[in-house]
Amino acid sequence: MDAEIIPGLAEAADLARAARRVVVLSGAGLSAESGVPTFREAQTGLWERYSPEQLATEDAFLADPELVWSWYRWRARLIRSCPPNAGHLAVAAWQRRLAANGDALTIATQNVDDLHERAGAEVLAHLHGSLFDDRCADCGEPAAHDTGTAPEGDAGSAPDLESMLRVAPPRCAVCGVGVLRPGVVWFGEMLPADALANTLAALEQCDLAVVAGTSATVQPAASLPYAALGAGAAVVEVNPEVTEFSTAATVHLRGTAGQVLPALVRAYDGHHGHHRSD
Ligand code: BV8
Ligand code: ZN
Repeated sequence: MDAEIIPGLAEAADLARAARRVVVLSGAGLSAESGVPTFREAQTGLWERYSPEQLATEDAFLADPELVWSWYRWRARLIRSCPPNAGHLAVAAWQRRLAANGDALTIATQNVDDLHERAGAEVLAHLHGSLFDDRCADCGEPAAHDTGTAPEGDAGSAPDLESMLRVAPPRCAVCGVGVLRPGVVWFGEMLPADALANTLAALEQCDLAVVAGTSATVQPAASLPYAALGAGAAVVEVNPEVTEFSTAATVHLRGTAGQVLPALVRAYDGHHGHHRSD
């Protein structure tokens, strides 16, 4: 479907043209077109017998560290083989445009992947952490080496199931006592205080928030768009489905991030006399 005929796009384009302080709140749906399974879809193949909430908890890690560590290694390998998509690239381009005009686009993501950064964007907050930021479960020290690197053999090849299910987390090289854990926020764990506070501050000062690719089901991230509405800003939701947040959105654009976000940047460019150099 040509983005231009998505209902509401003209109104969203007007908002994009006028916005000077934009906040992009992204979820798993933004990375879907890069081949990264959304959280609901991550339970495919060998992981389908586990619910995400089951694996993404400290209890699960304490109960079976090899299983949970392997799940996160598998996701890190997968993401290493996925490129940023047109949605990520559009957000990065829009961020550069606004900065060139002395304005600002701020990104706060629920995604634990690094696709925004690989698209050339600066991310203010990884609200739920990152797959490439392992630390010691005991002393909290960051992992000495990047454990995100794919184990032997190239990232693409499908590992044999059982060996994938049984990789033990390495011992911490700093305290020698604890083992490494993924640098993500598990269910029941607090979000990084600075990430949350910085995101709220940006939302309270923005004139447009764009909520892309989230089902708005996980708290407290799902409540963040209301901070922008509460501050009088417009909120554009980009999602092929209706979500918990859709009725509250100023404009709901029923399309994919890869379709809609480039159209919003084109609208901004059109107004600001930018020719599509990149
Ligand atoms: C906490 C890191 C407590 C790990 C993640 C209030 C009410 C009810 C429950 C709670 C509550 N408050 C807290 C809770 C509990 C819980 C929670 O919200 N549970 C939910 C399930 C009900 N929250 C927590 O536990 C949080 N911590 O509350 O601590 C506390 C308080 C005080 C003191 C101490 C402790 C921590 C939550 C963070 C958990 N970690 N990730 C990992 O990744 O392994 S959450 C993880 O799942 C992701 O980060 C993301 O946040 C979430 C998935 O959601 P989405 O990104 O939205 O993805 P989803 O698959 O759901 O949807 C995809 C969407 O994209 C869909 O709408 C689809 O239509 C759309 N889409 C698809 N394709 C495209 C697209 N859109 C655009 N383009 C496309 N191409
Ligand atoms: Zn340690």
